[in-house]
Amino acid sequence: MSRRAKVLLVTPPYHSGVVESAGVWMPLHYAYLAGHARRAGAEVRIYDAMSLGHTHEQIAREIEDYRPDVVGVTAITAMEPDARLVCRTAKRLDPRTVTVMGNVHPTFCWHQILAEDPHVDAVVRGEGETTFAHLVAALAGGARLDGIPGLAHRVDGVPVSNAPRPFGPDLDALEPAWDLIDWPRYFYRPRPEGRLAIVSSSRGCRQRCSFCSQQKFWERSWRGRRPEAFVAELELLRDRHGVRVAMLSDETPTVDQRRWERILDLLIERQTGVELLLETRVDDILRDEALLPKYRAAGVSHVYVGVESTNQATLDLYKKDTKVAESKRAIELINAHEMVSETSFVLGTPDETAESIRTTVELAKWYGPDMAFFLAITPWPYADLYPELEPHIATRDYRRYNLVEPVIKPLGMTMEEIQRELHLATGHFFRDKFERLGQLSPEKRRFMVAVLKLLIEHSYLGEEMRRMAGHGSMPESVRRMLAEAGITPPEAGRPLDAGSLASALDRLAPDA
Ligand code: B12
Repeated sequence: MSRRAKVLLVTPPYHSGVVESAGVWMPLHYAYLAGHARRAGAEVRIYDAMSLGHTHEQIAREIEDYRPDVVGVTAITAMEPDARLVCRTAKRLDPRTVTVMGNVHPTFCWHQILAEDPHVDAVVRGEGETTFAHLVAALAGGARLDGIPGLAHRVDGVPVSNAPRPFGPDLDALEPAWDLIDWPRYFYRPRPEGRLAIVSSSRGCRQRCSFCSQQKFWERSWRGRRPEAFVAELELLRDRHGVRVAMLSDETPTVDQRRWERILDLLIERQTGVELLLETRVDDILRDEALLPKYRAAGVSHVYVGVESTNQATLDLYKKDTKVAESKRAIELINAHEMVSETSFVLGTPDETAESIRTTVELAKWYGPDMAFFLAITPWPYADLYPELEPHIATRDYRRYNLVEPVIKPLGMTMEEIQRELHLATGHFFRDKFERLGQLSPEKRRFMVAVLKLLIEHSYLGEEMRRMAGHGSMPESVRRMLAEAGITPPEAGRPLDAGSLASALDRLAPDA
């Protein structure tokens, strides 16, 4: 190929129905990869088949229509089977198309993918921009792939990984192709009027959490952007693309306190009006106690901290360097500053029982986050905890590796039992939230009502909550709330319909 290469970046049509209930999220990695492929001379199209809800047949039509030279597909572990299928489709339509996979799963499992799947030509390992740009340039110029660090491919049919590529030194030198994002598509359901971006102020994680992939992917490194450049980017996204809500993709945005405080100060000074959702660590919230008013003033509205377990022994197994009491305090602080607090618990280790899950739910209520999710521990084949979990793996179907469906079989539970208990855990937690809605400030109450409606209408939890209501285990306060809204609670044993529950919530906070 000695002309301008045409590149199609496709999100696999994978859905696990949890975070997707909260909004329609843009593919940030493709904004970055597209920017750099374009700088290398390619014509690039981003095709977000996942957010469009497209099927593999529709993806085939898009590929046929665009006739790309290169098809790039992202794959976290749960998306791997669908990513392979997209590559297969591209090869079926034109065997000359070069298919490339990237992201955390192929970074580690490149050998297995290239050995098993003739439809995948290459894997970009680790941080993608430079390697992908070199690949695209090499393909366009007919150059060999052997010299490109960070790339894995086949040589004489044998999978080979070139030298690793060190992480790029300067994140501010990266140039995301914001103009290739189809902005009107992306929004955050609790604030439907607000266009949603995902942005990055830093990359990496220095922690050691044994169940997580991110510290492995970034080799326990961390790099932050200049506060001025990051805040200027938010302003650009607001002014040029109408962004009103932004989620930080950062694993740990607050690590460097001086940098973080400068970001907050700039956001306050410039009054960007962009609402920020972010994830951070319990220790950083405790460290930043005096700074929390600045978080709020800067527009931070939602803080997720991974508590992971209420049991110190499990926290030690997870190598989560946090104490139970610290997590409770961090959540209290987030709440006290009127930000939405969210956390998750990673359950389902081999020693888990129905009773231990119920204890965790009770403790989760006592911790007091606004939102809590009870996740199934998932044995990423490249995570530190993998060898310990491996003998307990019940399925190798990666589509189920989504933190929602159990993959590990606890010694004393069947797979059906652990699945049911995990669902019940989240259902019980949010039912408790119904009861406490009256204790919240009007703003938080509006937000929580919007969240509860979303859970009921868009996720598997809706069914769980309606089923609980129908089982006569509905708390008195909820019964009263329904009665006030003119809804007769159903007979015991019959589920409440989603519409009734949602309209009861409407009565509670009509403008949510
Ligand atoms: C944003 C995000 C999402 C968005 C994704 C939007 C989108 N289309 O991209 C949403 C909210 C939809 C989402 C959903 C899910 N997510 Co998510 N998500 C993230 C998050 C917070 C940031 C990812 C990101 O944008 N990073 C910034 C970019 C720049 O980095 P990057 O993605 O690594 O990309 C670079 C390289 O990997 C590489 N690269 C990536 N893709 C490709 C493709 C090609 C062709 C090439 C060449 C290179 C390349 O180049 C990029 C630039 O350097 C991460 C956690 C984190 N902090 O990283 C979790 C994370 C990726 N998600 C995770 C999970 C499990 C899920 C869900 C299954 C959860 C669920 N049950 O709902 C779902 C799956 C999607 C679905 N439809 O059901 C896990 C994956 C774990 C794993 N090892 O597999 C993570 C790591 C969270 C965690 N800590 O466990 N997620």
